[in-house]
Amino acid sequence: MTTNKKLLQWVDEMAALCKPDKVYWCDGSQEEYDRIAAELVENGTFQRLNDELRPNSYICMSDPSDVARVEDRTFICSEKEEDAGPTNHWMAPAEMKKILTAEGTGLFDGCMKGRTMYVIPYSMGPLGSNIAHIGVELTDSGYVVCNMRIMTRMGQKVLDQLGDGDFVPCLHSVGKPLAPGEKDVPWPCNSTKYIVHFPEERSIMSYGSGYGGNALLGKKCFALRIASVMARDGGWLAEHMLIVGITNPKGEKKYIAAAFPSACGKTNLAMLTPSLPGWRVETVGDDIAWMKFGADGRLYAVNPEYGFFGVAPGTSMKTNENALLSARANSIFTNVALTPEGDVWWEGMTDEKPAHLTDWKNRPWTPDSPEPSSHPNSRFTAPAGQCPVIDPAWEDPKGVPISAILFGGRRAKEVPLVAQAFDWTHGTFLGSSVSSETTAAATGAVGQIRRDPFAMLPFCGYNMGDYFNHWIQTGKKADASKLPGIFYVNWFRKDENGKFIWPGYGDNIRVLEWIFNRLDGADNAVKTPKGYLPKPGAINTEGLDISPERMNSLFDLNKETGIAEMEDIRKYYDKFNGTVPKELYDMLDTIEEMYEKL
Ligand code: SAT
Ligand code: MN
Repeated sequence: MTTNKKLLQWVDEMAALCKPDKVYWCDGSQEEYDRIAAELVENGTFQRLNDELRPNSYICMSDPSDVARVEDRTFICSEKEEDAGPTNHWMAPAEMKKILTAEGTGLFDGCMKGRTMYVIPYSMGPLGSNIAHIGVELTDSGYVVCNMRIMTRMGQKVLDQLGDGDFVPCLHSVGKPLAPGEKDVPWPCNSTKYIVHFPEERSIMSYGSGYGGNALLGKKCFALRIASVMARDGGWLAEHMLIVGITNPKGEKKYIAAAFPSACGKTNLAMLTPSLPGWRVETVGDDIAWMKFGADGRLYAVNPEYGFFGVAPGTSMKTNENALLSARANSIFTNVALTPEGDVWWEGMTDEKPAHLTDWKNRPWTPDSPEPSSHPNSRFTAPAGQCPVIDPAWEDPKGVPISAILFGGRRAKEVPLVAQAFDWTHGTFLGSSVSSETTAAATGAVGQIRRDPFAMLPFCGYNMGDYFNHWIQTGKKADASKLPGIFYVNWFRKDENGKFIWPGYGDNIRVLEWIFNRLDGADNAVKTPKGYLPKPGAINTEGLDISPERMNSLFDLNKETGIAEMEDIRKYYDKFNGTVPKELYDMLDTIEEMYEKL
C-alpha cells in the first residue's frame, strides 16, 4: 500500500467520479495476474492457449471496431493552441475537462458502474533509475491490467519506490458501465473515444477503447507524448527509438538508438540476426528510448518498457526468429487466429497455411476464406526478458551509453543506403526530414512520400517545430565530442525494374559495420550534400551477389533531384507557422549551395 497523499486523494476523487463497484490496488504478483486472467477467461475475453504449445498464454479477440490507435481522437490539451502545434489535435483544457469530467454530463461520470477500478502503479524504466519515471493508471479493464504487467514494471514495488514522490496520473475507462445484473460482453468499449493529454498538468485521460496504445497508457501516451514534454523541460530526450548493442568480432561493443516510421523494419533491426560472422546484435528495446546525459557528458538510454507489443502478421522464424521466440510463453495474443490444437497462427507465420482456424472475428477459417485470418494490426504482448538476444545491460539503471543515433525511412530513390551527418545540427536536419513511401499496407495511394519527422509525428506532445529546436539546443549545450554520431539509413532503394537493390535483413549488419568503423574514426567516407557517404568499396559486400555499379547506384548524387528534395523539405518546414528553428533553414541553404556546385 501507500501513504502518498496525492495518490490517495486522486484515487478517491476518480472513484467518486467513475463510480466503480470496487477499487482494487494491483500488487503485481503472478498470483494476481493468474486470477485476473482467469476472470477474463470466465468473461469470454481471453481463451487460454494449450499449455504444452504456448505455456501460460492467452488469445483475445477485440471488438472489430477497436483494433488500433485512433489518431483523429487523440488530443494535446495545452493551455495555448500554438503549443500543440499544427500536427496535433488541440482543445482547451477546460473545455476538454468539461466533456470528460463534468458532473452529470461528463463521459467519465459513472463510467465504471458495475466494474472494478484497478489501480496500477508502474515504472517506465528500471525501478529506481534516474532516467525512469513513475505513472499510475486507473482502469476498468482486466485486459489492460494483464498487458500492463507484461509491458511495464508494476505493482507494490513501484509504490515502495514512489514513496511521497510525484507520478503521472493516467485515467482509463472502456466507457461501458454495467447496469445491475447486466451481462458483460467479451470486449467492452464505446464508439465515442477520447485519448487526451494535458501537457502542463502532465496527466492523461483515455476513454472508450481497450486497445494497445489507446489503453496501455504507459506506452505512447506517457513514454512519448507526456515524456517528450518532460524531456523538453528537463533537458533530455524521449524518443520513438529502438536501442541495440552491437559487438564486433574483436569483442568491442557500441550501443545505437534508431527511429523509423512504421513498415520500415524497426522490430527486425531491434532483434537483428547478423549475416556477417563474429558480429552480435543484442536488444535493449524495440520501440521507445529515454535518454539523459550522464555525469561523464555522454548520453545514456533506457528502454522505459518491460515487454514488446509487436505486430504479429509477417513475424516468422525466417523474418524475426527472436521476436517469435520472445512470445513462446507468458504472452497475450490479440486479434490473431486460433488453431484447432489451441495455439496461435497469423499470416506469414509459416509458409503453409493451416487447413482450419478460428479467425480473429471468431469465425471458422480455411485458406479459401476471403479475408485474412488475423487482423493486419494484430499483436503479441511478450516479456522483453524472454527475448533470446536481450542485452545483458537492458535493466541497468544507469542506462547504456549511446554512440550513434540512426534515422531511416522507405525511399525507392534519392535517399542513400547510408549517410553520416556532418554534425548534430545536420543530424537534427536529417531527423526532421524523415520520410517514407506509403506501402500497400496503409490506406491511400501507394508510393507517396510522407514526412514523419523523427518518426514522432503522432507521438510528440508539443509543437513539432519547438521539438526540432529542443534537439538543436540539446546539441548546443552538450560536449560535442561526446555526442552520438547521427546517421540516416534507407534499406529500400529500388532499381529501374522496381527490384530492391540492397538485400536488407541480416545483411544490414554490413551497414552497421561501416557505421561502427566511422564512430572509431575510420577514413572511409566522402563529404557530399547528402552527408558523409561511404567511399566506393567501404561497405563490405563479400559473399553478396551485388556488383560495384549496383552498390554505387545506392549513393547517386544528382543536382536536380537533390535540390527538388530540399525544396520539398522547405515547403514542409513552412507548414509549422514559423516555429522551425533558423538553424534548420540555414542548413537547407547550405545543402542547396553544395548541390549547386556539383
Ligand atoms: O498500439 S500501439 O500504439 O501500442 C502500437 C503502435 O501503434 O505502434
Ligand atoms: Mn512504435
